[in-house]
Amino acid sequence: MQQLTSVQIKEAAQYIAGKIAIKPEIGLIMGSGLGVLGDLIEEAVVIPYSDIPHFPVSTVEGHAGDLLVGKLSGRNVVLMKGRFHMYEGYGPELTAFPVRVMKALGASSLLVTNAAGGINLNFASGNLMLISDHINLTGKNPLIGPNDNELGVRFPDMSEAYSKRLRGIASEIANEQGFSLQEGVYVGLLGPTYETPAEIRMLRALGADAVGMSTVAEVIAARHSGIEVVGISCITNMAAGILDQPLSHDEVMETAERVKSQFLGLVTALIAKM
Ligand code: R1P
Repeated sequence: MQQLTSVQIKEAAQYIAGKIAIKPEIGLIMGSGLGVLGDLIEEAVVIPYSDIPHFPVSTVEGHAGDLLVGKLSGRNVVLMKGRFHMYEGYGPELTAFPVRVMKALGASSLLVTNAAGGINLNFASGNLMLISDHINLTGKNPLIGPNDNELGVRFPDMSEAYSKRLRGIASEIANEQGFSLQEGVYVGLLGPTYETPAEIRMLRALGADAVGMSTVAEVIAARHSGIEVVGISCITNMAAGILDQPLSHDEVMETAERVKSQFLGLVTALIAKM
């Protein structure tokens, strides 16, 4: 596999830096139907992915395909309104490329969000879940290939992939705001098929609480880069075999829309304290 080089990262970052007047400190990656956070950014500079050197483009509904830079909750942020998934045909190093670019722009922490299926039987559609850890079952890793020591070490530690400090802050905010934030393990699969009921039973036995087709490659690249990570899953549906109904991306989008105000309340408060 061809690693994207630090030259390509710098070219993308330089292009973006030339369009903005601030230095982003926090990166935000928005999951399916969750890009609405971008509407709250003040003095937003909107850069279509198609304009950024070496950037892929978004092909999935609910992923707009714009990079937004501006102020949110008093912080300088860079927000991905739409992310890249490996099932779109992009390699793991390309799905994680924007994280590298965020780091090159100055980001030292990352809030990653996603729409996920609930595996834990105590969850319900519409719950928000703080990601405590992940299981990478994609069979892929963005760090395959020669290691660039400028970016990070060959064998990154993943024992606290999702920052304890930031998780504590997120839990406190949910308490203050009076809702129960679920917490659990996100398992990342390749997709694009939703899982079978047998696969969901297996994933539950493995210790997963929620399942999706993103996030793990981004978080691996972030940790490799020394970025502090916090993750929130929106449980947009219960996973296959739990309820007697088929799964659809329409339902994912509808639920994301339904929980919008609780999601925005949590993440805007969290960003202020990151
Ligand atoms: C399936 O409905 C899509 O929603 C989730 C899955 O990963 C998949 O892409 O999207 P995000 O993980 O990008 O939120």
